[in-house]
Amino acid sequence: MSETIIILGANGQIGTELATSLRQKHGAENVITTDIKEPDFLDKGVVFYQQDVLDKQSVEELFKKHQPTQVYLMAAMLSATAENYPEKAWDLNMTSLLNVLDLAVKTKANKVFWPSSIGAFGPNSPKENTPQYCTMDPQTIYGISKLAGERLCEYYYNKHNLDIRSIRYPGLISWKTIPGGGTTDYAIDIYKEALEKGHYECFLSADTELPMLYMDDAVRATLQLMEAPAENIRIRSSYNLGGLSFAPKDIAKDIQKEIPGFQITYKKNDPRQIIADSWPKSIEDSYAQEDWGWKPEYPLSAITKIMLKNIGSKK
Ligand code: AKB
Repeated sequence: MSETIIILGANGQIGTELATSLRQKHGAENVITTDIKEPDFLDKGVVFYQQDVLDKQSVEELFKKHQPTQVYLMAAMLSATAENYPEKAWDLNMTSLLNVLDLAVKTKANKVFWPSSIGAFGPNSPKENTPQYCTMDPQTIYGISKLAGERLCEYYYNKHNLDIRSIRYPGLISWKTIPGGGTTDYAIDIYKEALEKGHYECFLSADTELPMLYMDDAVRATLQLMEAPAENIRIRSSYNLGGLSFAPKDIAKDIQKEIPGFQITYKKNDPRQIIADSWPKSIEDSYAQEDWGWKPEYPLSAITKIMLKNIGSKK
């Protein structure tokens, strides 16, 4: 079956690379992208509309015009920024999801993808190998919006039989599009500053271990989930996705193997530390492994080499 895909919020960290992979798979003309911001440049053949995802009427017109078979809603405000703009964050993260779920049912879009996050867990969730089902008491507005979003997804599946699929992404490491406003962003900033200054002042403490993943693995996971037969999908809220787990001191050690003089220092009392301390250290993901064959491919040593090479040649 030929697919028509709409990606809302396609110019962010995940959307950019997801769009590239989907274009390679389905043809550029079949992947319609939107974002509130214009991209820096538009490759030949790319279909792009500048659009606010909160403008329900224009999203409805887009759905009616293109009759998508798959919709990816990637627009979101990340954890650290969201703490500064809680109302805006709630509106963007929740209203966009409600609109898309509603329009997907109305216009019969077959399949919807929406990203949740490890931020949906909280201080009373088990820290190590955090399971799929456990206490979830997020302390950030971002995490609360993700947990509420997960419940909405499952509700739309149960109530309207909408084929909704979702992943709780860990921190994602990428060099093509830099994220903004996340708690895990240090794991990207560190490579840039190592190359530019030989030094990085980390806003998280040396031992703050968090779940992480290289972007190519995250995009592959997303496509695997979206391509899996519907009968295999046991979870309609959001899947745990494991991969790596490391702390700032581990990534620093890895960089020192490539840049021997690299130094890391640690800033005290950054508000992002409180967020990180409330999140899991590692994730148990047996449902993703069993239901759609998930297996990460990139270890930290490979990621460090790729990041230094590509950020270095980007300058
Ligand atoms: C963030 O740090 O806010 C995100 C996330 C883990 O959801 N990268």
